[in-house]
Amino acid sequence: GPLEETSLPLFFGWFLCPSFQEKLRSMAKDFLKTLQGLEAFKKHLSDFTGEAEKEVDLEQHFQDKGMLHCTTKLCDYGKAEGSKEYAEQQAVKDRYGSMSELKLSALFLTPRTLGARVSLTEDQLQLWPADAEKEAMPDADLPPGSRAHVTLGCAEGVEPVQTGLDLLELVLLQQQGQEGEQVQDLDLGPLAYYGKGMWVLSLHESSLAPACFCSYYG
Ligand code: 2AM
Repeated sequence: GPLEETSLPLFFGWFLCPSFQEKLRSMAKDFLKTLQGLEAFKKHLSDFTGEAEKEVDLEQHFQDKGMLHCTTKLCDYGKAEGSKEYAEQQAVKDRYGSMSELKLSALFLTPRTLGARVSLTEDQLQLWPADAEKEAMPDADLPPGSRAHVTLGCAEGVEPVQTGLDLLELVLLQQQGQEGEQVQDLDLGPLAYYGKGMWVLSLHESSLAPACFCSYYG
């Protein structure tokens, strides 16, 4: 009936608890401030501006996309392929409303997006759609969960779906054995440059973010 047809959410995911959202936002803000001041970043500034001499304010470059979360499945109210099957999985029903800790292993940014990489546990991977990586990169063979992330900001006109795609590009480079150009050790960990405006700060003490698995209707 009509009720069932409207019962699927915009997406399922883990929603970071409010106090941690604040913590992560300020961590990202500090990262942007530090990065912007580095000579190595200034050297590659044209990745962001298209012009060598132009300044960039990273904090303004990346617009906040609201409540911080790690999407598992975009359902688009049932319009997205496989959304009904996803919602009906036993693991999804069982875990709905439960808390777990998301392990944040890196902060990354590209001229398009700013995000935190999430390393999912075996248990959390049970909620991860089997085709999430293949859907985005059909020719690559990336481990499940490679796309898991929290979007922290997007450049003007960029949709948040891009953050996961940017992350997959980075993971693919790493899978191919590229470690990036090691730039410097920052307080939070080593910073590497992967070309084309792609930067990764690996967190040497990965942050554990308390989060609730549920859904968002919009
Ligand atoms: P995000 O996970 O990077 O934040 C609603 O648009 C939410 O679903 C956003 O959080 C967005 O990006 C995510 N999203 C949008 N399109 C998607 C897609 N095709 N696959 C997976 N997640 C998507």
